Amino acid sequence: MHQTPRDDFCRGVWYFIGYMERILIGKLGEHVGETVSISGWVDVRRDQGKMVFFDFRDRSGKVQGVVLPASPAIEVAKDIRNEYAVRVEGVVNKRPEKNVQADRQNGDIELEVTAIEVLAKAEPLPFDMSVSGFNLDLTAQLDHRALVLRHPRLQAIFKVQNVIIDSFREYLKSQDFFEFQAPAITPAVAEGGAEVFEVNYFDKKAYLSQSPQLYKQIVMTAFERVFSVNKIFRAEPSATTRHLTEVVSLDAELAFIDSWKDVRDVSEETVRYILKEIEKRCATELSLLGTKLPVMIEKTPTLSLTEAQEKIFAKNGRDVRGEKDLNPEDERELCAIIKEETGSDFVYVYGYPTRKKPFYVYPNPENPEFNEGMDLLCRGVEWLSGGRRINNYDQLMTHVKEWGMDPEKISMFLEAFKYGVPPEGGFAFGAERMTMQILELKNVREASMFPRDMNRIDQLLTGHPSETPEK
Ligand code: AMO
Repeated sequence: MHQTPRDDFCRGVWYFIGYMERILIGKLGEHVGETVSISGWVDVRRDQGKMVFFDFRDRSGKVQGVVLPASPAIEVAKDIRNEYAVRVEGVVNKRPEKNVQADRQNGDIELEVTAIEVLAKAEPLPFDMSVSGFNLDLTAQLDHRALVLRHPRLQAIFKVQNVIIDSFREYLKSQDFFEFQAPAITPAVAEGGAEVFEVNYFDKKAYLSQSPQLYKQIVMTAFERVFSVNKIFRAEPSATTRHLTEVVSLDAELAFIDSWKDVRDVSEETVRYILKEIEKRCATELSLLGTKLPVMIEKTPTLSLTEAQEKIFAKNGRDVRGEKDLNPEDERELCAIIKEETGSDFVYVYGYPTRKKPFYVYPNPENPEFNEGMDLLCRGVEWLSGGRRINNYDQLMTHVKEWGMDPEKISMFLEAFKYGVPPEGGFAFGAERMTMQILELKNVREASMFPRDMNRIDQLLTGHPSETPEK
């Protein structure tokens, strides 16, 4: 070990700290009896008169440190505040049996601190960041996102989201899907509707991508099975608890399907894999958040829109039969019924009115008024959409005309479909909505690190996250 004493100045006291290899806090249990060096933040400081106790935190976890009255670090320790960034040297001791906290990480050890180097000071915190004392409402949390991200609850949410995105990739790669990067600037509106951000593109008009839909279909015609993890942008004018204007969209598309049911099955297995990975890798986070994963039974129930509406009517007497879509209340009621009947927290709904969905969705050949598009609902909220697409060029062109699309603007997409595109389909879900439903969060903004909505871009706009239930 290289032990060159180095001068550091802190509160007018010169002290010495050796250069030692940094040990991660999560690995300290392997170094009992050794002198080690850790780097991290002061999570908590408890001044007990003659002694000072700390919880130190790094990316791998926390450990308790104690500075004894005779320690050369005692003077420095008295000056240090929460969130100071420090390098600490000390001896890893086993705790006496009576002080062991078996349910805590490093609950059986303690670092007896011999030296502390202040790497960066921190101002007094504007609010209580401790696990038990943290009680900011969502608006205040978003206003202070830069600091609040250090809180274990917030970190747990985004660690789970990481696993969602990683395992989406892992599963599709294991099924021979090819990852591509979709463009964010597009010449046309893929999904239709007015929910689109226009950009001044030099002297032209362009749009922020609403969905990589047309691009994933193009890339599928070359690579057969494709997926992308990309930002999409929706100019949602409604401030609801489940809409953002910037979303991480997990998209997939596959060729040579026999029916829309193949797409449903791939999407179901993708979700099943994601849930299994969360269960495997995020036990600590789930327990910290006090959440149970949604139940996915062996075969997720699948209903047509008409059947779903019939079910709601039969159970609750609310007549939504003939409506063009499920509204949020219908989604909640349908999920509750399915949960009661089957134990499943998921339900697929397929067969929407053709004219109510984008031009590329495949109409049911036996009943072209309805299409072969589908949604997956989980715990009362839609979190995935997809289905079979029109692959025949002439049929596609008929829809382009009927939907009033400008063929010039989607000429690149249309070109691909002139040249032998097999039956195909795909699906997409939003990482934030999925995180929100898996963790039973009340507002999708909790599941977005830097949420954008009609009232907020960081602190640039001054609105507040909506808690208003949707109509
Ligand atoms: P859709 O528009 O239904 O389908 O979007 C797919 C999924 O993306 C998420 N999502 C959103 N999440 C938060 N805020 C929003 N404003 C928002 N908009 C969408 C949801 C939703 O289920 N091209 C089709 C997909 C396909 O057919 O492959 C599409 O974009 O989780």
